[in-house]
Amino acid sequence: MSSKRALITGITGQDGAYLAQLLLQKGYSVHGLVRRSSHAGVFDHRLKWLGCAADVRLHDGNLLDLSSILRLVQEVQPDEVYNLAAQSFVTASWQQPLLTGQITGLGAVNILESVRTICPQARFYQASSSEMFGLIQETVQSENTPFYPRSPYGVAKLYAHWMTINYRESFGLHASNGILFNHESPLRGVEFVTRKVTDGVARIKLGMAKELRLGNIDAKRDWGHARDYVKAMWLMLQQDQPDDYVVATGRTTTVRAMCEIAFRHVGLNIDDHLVIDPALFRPAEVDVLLGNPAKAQSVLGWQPETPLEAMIEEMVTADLERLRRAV
Ligand code: NAP
Ligand code: G4F
Repeated sequence: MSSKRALITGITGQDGAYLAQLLLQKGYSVHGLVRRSSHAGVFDHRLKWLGCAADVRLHDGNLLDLSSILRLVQEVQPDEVYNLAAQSFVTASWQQPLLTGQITGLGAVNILESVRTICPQARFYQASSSEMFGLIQETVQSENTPFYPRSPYGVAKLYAHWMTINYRESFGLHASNGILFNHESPLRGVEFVTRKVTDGVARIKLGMAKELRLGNIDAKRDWGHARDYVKAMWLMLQQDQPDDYVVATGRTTTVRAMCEIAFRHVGLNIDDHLVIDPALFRPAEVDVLLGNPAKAQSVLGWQPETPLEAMIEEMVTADLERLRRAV
């Protein structure tokens, strides 16, 4: 078992919770950054769901506040730092482009600066995104595909991505970017399309709703499971050399086909309930994403383990249970 210390920003989010669970299983002492909110008592619901809330140490601070990040890194003296905190919802990035730039872009530099200043030997992971490929320049996207972001979120992520490379090249930090394609789970925020669908389908099945309103159902995504993808994050920081890796399944599916899996799982017909709402279309769309995970497979020995069908069924089942418990 390891006696390493890990620091996770974004520990209250989907990936942060799964990563905390994985690192605890590996014997790490796990520390997480939590921003203050008035929602005391619910901020750690994902960690509780995975049964690891009591085993992590949470620290108050904010990625926007360099002083709090400096103090946190000084106190924890981490061996590994995972920067997962972000304003991560693409739609919101058009409504709050400056805040998205500050958290998702500049926020990464606050933690890079803290690591460089206080513990330059620590290994650093940046949560880069397939959203950076945007208007795709190659049918299948790899580490060598040029970027063309299509949202303020994608642009902010690209800044953080290049700053991570810059700190690696300028200061010799062990800093790696994981260019992760969409990954989901029962812990996904309900604003993202998979969870919106599985929660919506569960509500319809239980008689709590009649319709499901969606935007562009022709968009295609390469969807994997968050539980599988956090393993790739950890593997990147175990390599002798830092590097950048695409993490994906190599299969792309339309939003509509993903939706059909959810409806079929509960014996409902999609066409009886799906409503297309033009208000949910985006100012600029990423029409299709399809990743090539060959490098992650050959160098890291990483494999996606959960097929889309199994993941969507797991999410629908979890939403049915959650909703039944709530009534
Ligand atoms: P998520 O569920 O939205 O979690 C985001 C986390 O960031 C939350 O813990 C949130 O805290 C925290 N955060 C936001 N602003 C902060 C601030 N100013 N200071 C401190 N913490 C802050 O996202 P996720 O799906 O787990 O994704 C994790 C990371 O991977 C994100 O950077 C995301 O952009 C990136 N990514 C995700 C995917 C995907 O498909 N899931 C794909 C590629 C890249 P609160 O709980 O307080 O809101
Ligand atoms: O689930 P989404 O909101 O995810 P999106 O925009 O691909 O971003 C996610 O994946 C990125 C990696 O590529 C991450 F970096 C990012 O943080 C986030 O986790 O939307 C997926 C697709 C889009 O094409 C969207 O237009 O679904 C389409 N869609 C159709 N109707 C909808 C809806 N998306 C949402 N959220 N809600 C709808 O009603």
